[in-house]
Amino acid sequence: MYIKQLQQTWRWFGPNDPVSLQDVQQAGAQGIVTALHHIPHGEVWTKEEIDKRVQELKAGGFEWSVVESLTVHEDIKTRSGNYKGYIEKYRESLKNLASFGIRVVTYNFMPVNDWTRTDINYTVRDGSKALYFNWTDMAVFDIHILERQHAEKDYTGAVIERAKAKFIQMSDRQKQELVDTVLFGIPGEERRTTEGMRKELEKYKDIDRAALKSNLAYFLQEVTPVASEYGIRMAIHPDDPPFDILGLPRIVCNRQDLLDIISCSNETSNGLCFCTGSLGANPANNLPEMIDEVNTRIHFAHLRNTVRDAEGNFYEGDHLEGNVDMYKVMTSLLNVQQLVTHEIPFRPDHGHQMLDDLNKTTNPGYSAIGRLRGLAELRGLELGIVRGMQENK
Ligand code: DNO
Repeated sequence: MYIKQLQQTWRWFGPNDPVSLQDVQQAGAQGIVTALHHIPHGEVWTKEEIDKRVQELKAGGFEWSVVESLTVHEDIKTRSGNYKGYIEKYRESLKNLASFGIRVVTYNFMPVNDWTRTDINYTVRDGSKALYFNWTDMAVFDIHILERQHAEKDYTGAVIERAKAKFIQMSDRQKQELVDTVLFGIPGEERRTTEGMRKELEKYKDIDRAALKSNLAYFLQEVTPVASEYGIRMAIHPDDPPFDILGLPRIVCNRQDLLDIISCSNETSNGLCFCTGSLGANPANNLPEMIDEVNTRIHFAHLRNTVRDAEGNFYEGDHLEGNVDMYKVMTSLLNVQQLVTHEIPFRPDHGHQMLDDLNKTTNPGYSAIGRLRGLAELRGLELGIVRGMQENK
């Protein structure tokens, strides 16, 4: 029996990415995940701009498999200001992307900040560097640097004490490093400032979980029919980390959240980016079971591991090592792939900075060699499972 494989992809940040498309070829990827990072959030991706990227990829021997991300403007998330105009622009961008045959579009609905870490140079046992999230450092930033009102109520007594002691001992440089890390965002996109963040947080003061969920539902009802019409599969990325931070509600964190999102709109274009790194940081999430449940609504997968400790801090493990059972995840994903006619892409999400890359300037999480290792391991795992499935049938 013929078993279909997933599409093996790689995230590329565009012509300024220190990793070239030739490097990506050598890593063995089959398709590219990219975005027009230079276009301000919310503005239309015109056919001209999309075409330029398509041509760049073509010259490097690739197709544009997945958009990550077509960012949702804050006005849409808060359903205020010009949200209707931004939804119209979003639809326009989807149509333009579809005219180039691009079929998968990733986005997220994280308020204010995208993914958040407190250390991007965390040295692990083998000397490579990983991304790390630590609650004490988060509290240092939140309580003592951002000085958010009533921030203390979001942390345990022990964390508050440790944060206080740590902050007193930190040099100005260390404080700045922490700010830069927490506010890092996406390479090539606008950097936030502490002041800017205070202003953005203010906009959410009356938006709780239920309100944010309803804003997401509204967005999906407005956009997914157009996505379906144009053959685009939308894939919402989970919140990373999958917990409320900075007093903001985060609504893409667990099984129930995913089921709620799916039920917002029955269009099959209303789908998920199943990120095992984000979802895996929450010990309550049983990832293989979640995949079985949300099933064919998975339109894209990010495969990565996390190593958690008892306090909920975590660093990113090697792709096959950590709390995520990658064998079971891959098996479940392959089962889903057998049910649909389109290809489901995955990419090795993040990777440690290692070997020669330790001496280079790399995009945090997106150096070449760590991801090359991740992709190699994941491809091997996939092939092994596929052959097993074929031979047992
Ligand atoms: C981090 C990424 C996220 C992701 C966006 C999707 O490395 O996984 O930034 O691209 O959240 O919208």
